[in-house]
Amino acid sequence: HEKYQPHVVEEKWQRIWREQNTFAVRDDGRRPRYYMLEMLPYPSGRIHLGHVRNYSIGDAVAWYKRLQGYDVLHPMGWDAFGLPAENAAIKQGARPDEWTYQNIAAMRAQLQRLGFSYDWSREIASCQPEYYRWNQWMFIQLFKKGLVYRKRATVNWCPKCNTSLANEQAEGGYCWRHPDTPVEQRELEQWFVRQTHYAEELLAGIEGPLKNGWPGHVLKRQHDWIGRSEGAEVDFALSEAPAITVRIFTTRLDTIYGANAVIVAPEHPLMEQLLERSPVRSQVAAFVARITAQSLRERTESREKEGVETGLHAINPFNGERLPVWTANFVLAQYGTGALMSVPAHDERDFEFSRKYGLPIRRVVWDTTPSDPQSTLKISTVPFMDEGVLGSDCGPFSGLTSAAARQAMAHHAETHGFGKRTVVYRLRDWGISRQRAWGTPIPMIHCDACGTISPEKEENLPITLPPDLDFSVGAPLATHPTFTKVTCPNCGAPARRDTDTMDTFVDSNWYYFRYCDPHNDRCPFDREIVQRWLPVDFYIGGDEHAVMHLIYTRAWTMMMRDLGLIDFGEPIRRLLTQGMVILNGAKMSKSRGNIVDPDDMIRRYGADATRLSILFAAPPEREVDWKRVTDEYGADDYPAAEGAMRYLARVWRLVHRWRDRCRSVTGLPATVSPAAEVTRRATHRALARATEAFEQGLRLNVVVATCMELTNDLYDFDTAVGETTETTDVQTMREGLEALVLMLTPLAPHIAEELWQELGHTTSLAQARWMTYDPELARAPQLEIPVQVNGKLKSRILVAPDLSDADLEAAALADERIRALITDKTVVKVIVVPKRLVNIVVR
Ligand code: ANZ
Ligand code: ZN
Ligand code: ZN
Repeated sequence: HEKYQPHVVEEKWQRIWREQNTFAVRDDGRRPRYYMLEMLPYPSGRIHLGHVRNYSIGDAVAWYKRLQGYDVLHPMGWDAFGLPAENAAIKQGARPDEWTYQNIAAMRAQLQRLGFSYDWSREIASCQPEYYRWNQWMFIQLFKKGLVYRKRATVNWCPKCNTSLANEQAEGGYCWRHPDTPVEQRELEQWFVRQTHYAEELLAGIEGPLKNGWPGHVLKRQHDWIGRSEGAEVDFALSEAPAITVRIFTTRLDTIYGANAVIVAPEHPLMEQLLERSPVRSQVAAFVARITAQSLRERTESREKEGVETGLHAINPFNGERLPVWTANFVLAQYGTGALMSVPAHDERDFEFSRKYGLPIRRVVWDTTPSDPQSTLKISTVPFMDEGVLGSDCGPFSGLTSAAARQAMAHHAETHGFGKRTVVYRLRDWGISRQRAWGTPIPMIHCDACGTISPEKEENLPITLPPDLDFSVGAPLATHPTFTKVTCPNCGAPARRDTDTMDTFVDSNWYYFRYCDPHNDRCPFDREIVQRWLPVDFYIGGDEHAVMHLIYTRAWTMMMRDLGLIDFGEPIRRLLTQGMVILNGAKMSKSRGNIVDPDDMIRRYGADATRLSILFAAPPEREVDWKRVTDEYGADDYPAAEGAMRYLARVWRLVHRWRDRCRSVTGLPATVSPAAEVTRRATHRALARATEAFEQGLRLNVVVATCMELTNDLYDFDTAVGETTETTDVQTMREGLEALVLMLTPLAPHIAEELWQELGHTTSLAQARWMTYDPELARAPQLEIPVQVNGKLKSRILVAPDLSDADLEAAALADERIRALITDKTVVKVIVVPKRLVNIVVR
């Protein structure tokens, strides 16, 4: 076994780890705890390079923390509900559960073949009734608390998914699963999670606890997605029917004296009443019909603002002005109150709109610096959007600054009962009903007899999916012969079970809570256990979940706290979003046929080399183009992994050359030769660099590079000392090799375990400790320079390699031995061979 055979080594250690339960947590409180979590995969059937990357990074951290003495919880599971299983059922007549469990088995085998250090006894799959039972239980608790509710609403509908989608899943107007498919709008009765209740707390977390642990770009996206705006609502009464008021939302109440119109969204709830009274009813109705038929995509993308006048008027309650009421495409029904006041002098969209339709433009806010030419200008080409001072036509508020005016005006509106201060959010409640059959059944019962919609009795949970669903029909749950037929828990009459399922993002909200206590059949998880392990110390996954999963799970955690299940609100301390693995500039995908199969790499070069090559390619956050990685190594196939394998074989050979000698010594060398000194410094410098790379920014590519450098340094030493059995030399080599193996552990754990054993250790590296470096030895790299006097070697000095010739000369002259030799002589000349030698000529 002198030759490195990755498969032999890897199989051996995977077996030992399995047999010895090496990665089970102890949870005995004798070590600090660390929860290392990676986003669980969807069981599509095969793992791809993106998974390998994600899990290699996570495994590196898990191993590093183990070496630091932590009790590490490192679990894995399956996000097992969702559309592809159902599509397979429709297309191939497969059963979605069988399809899913087969995929899980295949992918589990792949992950195990990669040797990730998971505690497999905690594995969960979200499609198991033992898991989704608790989705149902929580749904009921949240319903009872008013945090889950039902309403009729316009929702996003993906024609390909054939189901409604949450706003987060239709960002920018496209389906998250079908980036080429614009979503449609439909009116449906749906279940909603009241996540807007937590808007403030979600924002507070972004400014507070998450600030240092989460990537800035994720926090920014969440911040913008939540989109808090402070402003006011004001009622404008219809002059044609004063009992009807249109409530507008504005962030610039200070501009209200400049309003020239009230504009309502085409879908505004008042539209019907407006149409009834409109003198141009058919035109308005036609416009409304045309706009509402557009997809959200067309609506948000159409730069052209369009509107029609309703022929009705609304009274500005501040100055009694009678303003025309319009409806227009750029006013969104779901934002604010669904209506706005148009102030063209101070708002860009209103300006554009008013110019287009010839509405009057009146400036009411003026610049505070009188010398600014803007301050006297009429608004003709651009609106004035800054804050300023109110002009003389603003009644009692004239002369106030914008900020003061907003306060005074809001107070005025509040005391007169026609308005109030409000805060609005872009964040909407989360619609979780899905018209699909491979998901958690919603545990609610609709009863026509007593007119209630009530939760299923808790003792009847889980409501399981029938095994005999017919996927050839459109709605397998609704058409199943028995699934829907239940008795009303309220009145006992025959009633109907809800036939929607929950959005699969419900499953991923709390799976990592369940990992802490995966077999609990009395409650979702034991509170004490979860409190011990959470918040998660480190979470790694894809960027694409920045505003979906990562907002939902934060809000859900806050809800679980409010249900009394836990006592914290933020579930994740530190987050890393790893960069994508692409190929030649394009995303890898089945349809492009450009998938690099990790199995192939593993088969040829082994798991360690596969993992190492991916980690070496770039820092974790950065995108990796596999084509570029390949080209840079100059061969045609998977040269990065091949290079990694050759490197590991090099380490293997060196350890085997020294194995017997290393086993015969212990301890550290006391005094050493210059060559050994250089080697010890290299070892400690490498340890320092690797430690820093782990601790600061997780630069795993730097760790790999550091291992490679140290390997070269140890080979140099090997060349210098040959077959020596000199104790201090062997001690030096042993120290270097042990450091190298420890540094390799998080990156290539199988070979590390094997070599650790070769070096004489009898327990797994999971019991070992990271080597701490000696800061003295690790200090700036040193070159050893011989110093001659009149051509004869008299001393050696250690200097930084980037030292200038002048400094090198000075260092040589300052050396104690040299000083003693030359004090009573005259230095004629100093010859410096850069980085090599100093020769002092004296007389
Ligand atoms: C008058 C005004 C004057 C406005 C001014 C702005 C500047 P943010 O900041 O994004 O929250 N608005 C209100 N409801 C709307 C809706 N349903 N659809 C589209 N636009 C709407 O935007 C708030 C501003 O957007 C509000 O303040 C309103 O225009 C407009 F100099 O009112 B403003
Ligand atoms: Zn879709
Ligand atoms: Zn009933």
